[in-house]
Amino acid sequence: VAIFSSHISPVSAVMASEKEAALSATPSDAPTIFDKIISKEIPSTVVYEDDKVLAFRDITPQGPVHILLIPKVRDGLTGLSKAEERHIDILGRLLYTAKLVAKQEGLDEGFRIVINDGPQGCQSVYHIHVHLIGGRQMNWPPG
Ligand code: TR5
Repeated sequence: VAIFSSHISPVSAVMASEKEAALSATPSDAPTIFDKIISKEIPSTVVYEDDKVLAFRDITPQGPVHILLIPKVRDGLTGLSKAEERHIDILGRLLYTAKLVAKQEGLDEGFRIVINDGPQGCQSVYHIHVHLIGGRQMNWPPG
């Protein structure tokens, strides 16, 4: 059963610069901050949850709406470049759920989906995640 919530949780301090974090992050299989968000050990503002996917507001929003969608079980999927055939279902679910959440957030004029991968992709957290960003005009090319 899907749970939708607009509950806003207090969030404690995070790194000053996520960009710096991304540039210094080393691709790794180690546990990440998202494990603690999944277990609710660290609070987040959850906007959608089911048995496979968790969606919560990004702590450093890049637009009026900025949500991260993650698989509850990482199963080796630290990033998209690590995808195997067994991940096809969860990858589809992440994108389909992004569409549901975009609708829930009222992003009827469009939105941006981003998956950063590896150091050159500016990935900072090695638990695959889909960024859903919207509520403002996007530009192209991205930085
Ligand atoms: O750079 P990539 O693509 O890896 O994206 C990681 C995203 O995680 C960034 O947009 C961060 O702003 C976001 N992030 C990092 C933390 C965090 C978070 N979003 C919600 N809550 C967070 N907490 C509590 N702690 C973080 N370190």
